[in-house]
Amino acid sequence: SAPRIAIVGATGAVGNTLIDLIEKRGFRYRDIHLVASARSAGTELNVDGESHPVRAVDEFDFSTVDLAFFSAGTEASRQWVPRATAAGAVVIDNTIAYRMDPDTPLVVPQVNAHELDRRPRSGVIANPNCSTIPLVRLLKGVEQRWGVRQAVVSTYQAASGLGHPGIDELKDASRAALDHPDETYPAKEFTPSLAFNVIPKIDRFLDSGFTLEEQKMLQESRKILGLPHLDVTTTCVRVPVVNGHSEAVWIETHGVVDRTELVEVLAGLPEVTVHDRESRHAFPTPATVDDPDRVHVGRVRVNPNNPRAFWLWLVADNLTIGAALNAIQIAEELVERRTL
Ligand code: A2P
Ligand code: 11C
Repeated sequence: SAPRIAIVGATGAVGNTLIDLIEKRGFRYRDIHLVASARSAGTELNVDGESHPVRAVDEFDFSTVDLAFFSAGTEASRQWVPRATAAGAVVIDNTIAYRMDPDTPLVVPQVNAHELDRRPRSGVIANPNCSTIPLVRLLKGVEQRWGVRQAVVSTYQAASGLGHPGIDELKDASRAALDHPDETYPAKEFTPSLAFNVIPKIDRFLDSGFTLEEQKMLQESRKILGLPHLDVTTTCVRVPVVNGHSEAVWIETHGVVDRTELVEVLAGLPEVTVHDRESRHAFPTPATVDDPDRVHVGRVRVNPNNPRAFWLWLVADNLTIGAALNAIQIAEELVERRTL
């Protein structure tokens, strides 16, 4: 029968998107519990036309649910996921806390759904980072047909990667930059200010000189694709876009790539749209793509000097494809497999 579910982080940007997707996809549940920090306790949120109270996580009894979605930040996951699994719930965790744990599958259903055939030893299924998910969905198709030698990626990541506070700060800082151009904006989420700027740093710097976001894209891609030596190197950049991550991707392959076949292979992947046929000038942008449930690809160009390499551009809604939709699709696979 349908699971009893909890959404931890229900008031956040990913939590709100999860609720929208539960309604839109008709995800069936027996009971739903909305959970956040004590700050939100007592507020109400609507799901499927019914009002539900938001509960504080420290007062929530996880033994009352079969499945808990966690999207409340890494610290909250480290603190509360062990309680949820000890109480018997399966957790789908959207933070870095469990992704590289060998007892925890890291799943993108379009790539490695077979990882869900068994209940995970840790009781947790990890949802990857929002810039990793669309990349591996495309790399899988290229790997199967031509073999990937290397991928070089530059990301253009939206403010909503930092949730509601990121969105609010970009809007506020943009207004301040127009209204008070001589004053320094007191940036908190993005430093320096993201207004009319681009910032080549997402998450913290590591000793290697790469950022944690860049390391996540490498390590997570290897684990999801089951290719421990895959060569993926990235520069992750924050751009003043409210929502929707983009990536410029250069892939070197083992086999010779024909552009027509490449477009066919990419367009044949599940829930991928290639913007190629409408006109030479068609390309996806975060502001213009219509369907947030699909990975949008454009600018597919085989290197004229070396047909074992090509460029593409992708746009994927980071709150949907990159977080909430992936989590719901994991849950749908668990229900279908009866592994809850
Ligand atoms: P709250 O709204 O009560 O602060 P976003 O990514 O948009 O900032 O959302 C973060 C989500 O995680 C919110 O639902 C937020 O709840 C929740 N959250 C943040 N920290 C904690 C915590 N320590 N315990 C439980 N929920 C938390
Ligand atoms: C960003 N990718 O755009 C980050 C947000 O590891 O789940 C997601 C962080 C993560 O800021």
